[in-house]
Amino acid sequence: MGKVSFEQIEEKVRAGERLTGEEALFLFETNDLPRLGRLANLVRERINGNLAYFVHNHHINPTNVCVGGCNFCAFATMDPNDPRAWMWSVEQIEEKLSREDLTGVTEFHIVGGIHPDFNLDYYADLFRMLKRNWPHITIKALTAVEIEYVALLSKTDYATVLRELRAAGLDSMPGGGAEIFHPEVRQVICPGKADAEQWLEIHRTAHEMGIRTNCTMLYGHIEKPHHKVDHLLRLRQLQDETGGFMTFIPLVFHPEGTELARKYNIKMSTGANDLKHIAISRLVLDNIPHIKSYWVQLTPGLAQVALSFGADDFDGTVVEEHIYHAAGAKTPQALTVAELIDLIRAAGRQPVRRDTFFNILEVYAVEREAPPVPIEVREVSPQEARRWQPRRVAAGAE
Ligand code: V47
Repeated sequence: MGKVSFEQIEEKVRAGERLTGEEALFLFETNDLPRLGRLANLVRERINGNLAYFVHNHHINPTNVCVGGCNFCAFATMDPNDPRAWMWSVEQIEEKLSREDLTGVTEFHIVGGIHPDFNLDYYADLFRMLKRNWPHITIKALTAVEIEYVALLSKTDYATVLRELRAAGLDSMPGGGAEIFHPEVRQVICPGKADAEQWLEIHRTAHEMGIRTNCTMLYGHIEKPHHKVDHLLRLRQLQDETGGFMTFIPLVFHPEGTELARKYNIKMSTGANDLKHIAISRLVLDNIPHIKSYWVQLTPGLAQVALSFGADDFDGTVVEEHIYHAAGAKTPQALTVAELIDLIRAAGRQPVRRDTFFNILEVYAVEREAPPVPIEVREVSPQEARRWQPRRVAAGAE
């Protein structure tokens, strides 16, 4: 550790060189957020310029019944008779969507609990129904954890499951279920579901078949920096092999109503910590083109700031988010396209509506730059600073 310095990391990043695990660990241990942010922004702009992407999407959570038993989750219930439980049939989903306005939607984002009855036939029927009604909408569905369970139910391998689901309409896969790969953490927070090797193998298989996917990391609970470095390096290594990941999403743990938070007395992460995770992701994952600031979990305000700390994707309209809202998220359940454009513009970035695969569908004008407001600045003592407010000075005044 003694050898690593910020100067050396900056030099490497400017030269386009890859950071080591030791350097990544150094970044997790620094609190120099402005310096970290500047460096991550350099890489962000090198890869994605001034563009900030969003997608017009619609979430579908077919069930919250789950055999997984992850203790970080407030969304799922293991008991199908729980009054909170829901499990929609394909017909119910069709009926529900038919009542909604899907004008302009280009992506269905479909994830849910690991329901013991939701097998390959159920998902294949669901995807066929969606393609029959809305053939132009891309299906981004099922985390690796759900695929693993479907393969188990069908007593078949991952490639067969993915092949059948693709034939039924599956186009892409979201990045959930990765949590923290390291067994020291995974054994505590989600011992009952697919392990790191299975998660990575499913994404590898998908990529080899030409199905592009996303990846995530759940932070802000019991994990230590070295667990996160291990996680990021494993994703980076798979991406070197396949190139199939489109986006990485650092997911902050929402503690409300979770057994994990109760047991370990975990408080919600802070904005500075969230920006740090966005920035480090951008710097370490040099081969993943996009970093998502998921406004649902970060809040739209912090997600805007994240667009200058390494992130370049805002996710989308979402509509009916359940996973984070079950765990206390106070954010809205949906944003309109107009609101997304305004948020991105106000953050100084150029809004771009994309499809699931980051093909550009529409580029919006950047906000005309607001005239600078002169602010009177002078040296103040710390005592004075507590009372001091910047005073606006009329343009042209002395
Ligand atoms: O894997 C569950 C997380 C994930 C909590 O691919 C929690 O574009 C915080 O992966 N606090 C699912 N997180 C969501 C997900 C996702 C979201 C948006 C976009 C994409 C994409 C993927 O949600 C789970 C888990 O890591 N989660 N409970 C909680 N209490």
